[in-house]
Amino acid sequence: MRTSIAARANLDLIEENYRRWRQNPEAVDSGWSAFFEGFELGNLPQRNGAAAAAAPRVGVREGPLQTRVDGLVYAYRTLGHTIARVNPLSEKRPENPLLTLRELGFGEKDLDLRVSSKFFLDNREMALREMIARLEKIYAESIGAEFMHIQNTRIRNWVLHRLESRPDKRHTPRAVQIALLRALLEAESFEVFLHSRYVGQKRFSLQGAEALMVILDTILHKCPGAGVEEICMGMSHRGRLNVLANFLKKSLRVIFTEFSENYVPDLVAGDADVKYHLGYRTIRKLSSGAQVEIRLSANPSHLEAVDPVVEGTARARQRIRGDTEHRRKVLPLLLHGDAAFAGQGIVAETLNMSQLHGYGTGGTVHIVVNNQIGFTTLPEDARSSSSHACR
Ligand SMILES: Cc1ncc(C[n+]2csc(CCOP(=O)(O)OP(=O)(O)O)c2C)c(N)n1
Repeated sequence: MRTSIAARANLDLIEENYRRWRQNPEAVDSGWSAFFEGFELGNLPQRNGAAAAAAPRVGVREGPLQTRVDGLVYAYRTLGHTIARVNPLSEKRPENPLLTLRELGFGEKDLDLRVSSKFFLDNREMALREMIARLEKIYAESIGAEFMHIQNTRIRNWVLHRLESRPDKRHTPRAVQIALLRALLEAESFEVFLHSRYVGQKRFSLQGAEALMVILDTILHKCPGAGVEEICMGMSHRGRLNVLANFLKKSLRVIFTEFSENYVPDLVAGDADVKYHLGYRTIRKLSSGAQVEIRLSANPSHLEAVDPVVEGTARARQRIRGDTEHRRKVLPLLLHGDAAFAGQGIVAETLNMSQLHGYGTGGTVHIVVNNQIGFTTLPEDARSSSSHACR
């Protein structure tokens, strides 16, 4: 029988490692690190919002000021994403009772206290009010990051560092701002044109999620610097024509011809949605002079069925490009719908194969386009995920 290390006999050892971990989380090995993180997490008042609301008011943090300040930092890193403003359709910001001043062991009168934490911004001293504002800005604005469950300390710390070292006011060069605005406008104009030109035709518009084009453009421009020469991508119907037109630069003339009702596609497979099933290949020439090949796989109506096809294509392309060791030259990129991603078992099957010797592709970028509807089904009727907690 395995005996637990968390026993009285090991108290000195545990305390010594805990002391070292609190000074520097990387000073102990990853097993200890995970153990102490679990310990701290378990020490948070309540993990679950509903349980916290129902529980008697025992959640107020007690203990020395420094412990509460460190706990505050930890709580935002762990739970900040649950109150991030990521839902543009919701007027109200989500709330989490675990992230209130009171639950974290503070009162209004404490807000002007000068505090610091060796876990946050190099122990910089600031008013408690400012520390909370900074944590809110990093973890609970329009980007939410759920990452504290990552067991590999090096990876977790990398994410943490990237999030916390974002400058207060990010400076995006004017030329980049204009390029991104152009990407948004092109996406919007494309949909508006289709809507007015092909009235009544079934469309899978990208409207409301045009930011996808900005993300794709940003990924594309990062490719040369990361050694990526080719993108193998797959996606369903939503926004596909827009992606073909504005990302793969397929000729608008051809797209509109295919869209027109007069167009009779291959009669064997042809149906009204055929224009949404076609694949395409292109080479994008960037302003830097670099080139990136992009392949969009053809896909059937069966949502997410294209995922393993893209992984297989990417792996084959890696072999063709002689990149079977690092698998950096070919990037698999999968776009999913929110309902399909949660609902289709093939998503889990594909993820499950990602680390297998015979199937790995060195990592895939997944983007879930969350328009908060799955045909006519609302998220609360379609999935049991923690997005419920955020409504
Ligand atoms: C395997 C499969 N099941 C059901 C359908 C029918 N269907 C077509 S679109 C759709 C909803 C998809 O919702 P979501 O993934 O959120 O994408 P959205 O169209 O909202 O962007 C469904 C269920 C399908 N095409 N394939």
